[in-house]
Parts: sequence; C-alpha cells; structure tokens
Amino acid sequence: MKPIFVLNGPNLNLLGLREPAIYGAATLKDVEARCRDHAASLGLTIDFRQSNHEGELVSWIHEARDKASAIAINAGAYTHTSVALHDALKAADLPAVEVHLSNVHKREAFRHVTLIAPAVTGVICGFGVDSYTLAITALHFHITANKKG
Ligand code: CA2
Repeated sequence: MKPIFVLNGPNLNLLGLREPAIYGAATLKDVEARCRDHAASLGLTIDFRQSNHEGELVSWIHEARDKASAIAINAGAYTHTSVALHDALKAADLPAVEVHLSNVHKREAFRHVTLIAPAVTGVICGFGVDSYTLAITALHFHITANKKG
C-alpha cells in the first residue's frame, strides 16, 4: 500500500512554539509522531511534510497522484484563499481529507470559507492533534470500504 501523504501548509512549523491557547502545545514533530504511530497501528505508512509555499504544496499534491494512496492536508491559511490547491486536489483524484486543529467555524468569518472543501472527500476540524489521527482513520475506512466494493 502506498503511503498517505500528510501535508501541512504555512506557519504550521510554528506549532507548539506560539499561540498554544488556539493550537495547543504539541509541536509539528509531535504531530508527525502521533500520525506515524497511529498509521502504523492501522497497518499504514505516512509521508509527512510541511511547506510555507503554495506552489510546493501544489507540487506535492501532483506527486501524490503516483506515490500516495490518499492525502490528509492542513493547508493552513491557504485553505481560505487557494484556487490552486483546490484545482490540484481535484486533479489528484485521490481520497483526501481537509484537516484543521481548530474549529474554523467558531473563529473569524474569513476562516468559515474553505476553497478546498469542495475538492476533498471530507473535512475534520476542531479536535486539535486528534483531527490528524481522525483523518487517517477516516481515510483508512474509506480506502478499505472502496476495496471491498
Ligand atoms: O486550525 C488549523 O489547523 C488552521 O488550519 C491553522 C492555520 C489557520 O490559518 C487556519 O485558519 C486554521 C494557521 C496555522 C498557523 O499555526 C500557527 C501555530 C503557532 C503559531 C502561529 C501559527
């Protein structure tokens, strides 16, 4: 089975170092370890990456078309602005989950808009680091269910 690409967008490299009241105390390395352990418990592997550059995230989604079984993406602020990520996710045509640590719908109005939600299988937000492990579980269910069909 190909790995699940777990992609992280701008500023998520600061996780655990700033704004713990909103995003929690875990660092991105902690999130990666949680994802890797959880995936292993389901018999899956992950390829975990972070970039502050929209184009690099687009290129990784293109790469996922051949190299990944699915995508979990926390696109950070690009969630709310990026037609390019929307188009790349559509073109990838893979099971994909949009992930957020915070419940974006409880926050500022500009965070209620997501340009990538229409291009993914589903959305998980508001559960902190558990949003990531829930996304991996959801993708596992989705991939397994589709194999049986
Ligand atoms: O809740 C999420 O996961 C977000 O994707 C996080 C983004 C935000 O723009 C989205 O609206 C919701 C921000 C990630 C930046 O993370 C930081 C972490 C620590 C300090 C500063 C920013």
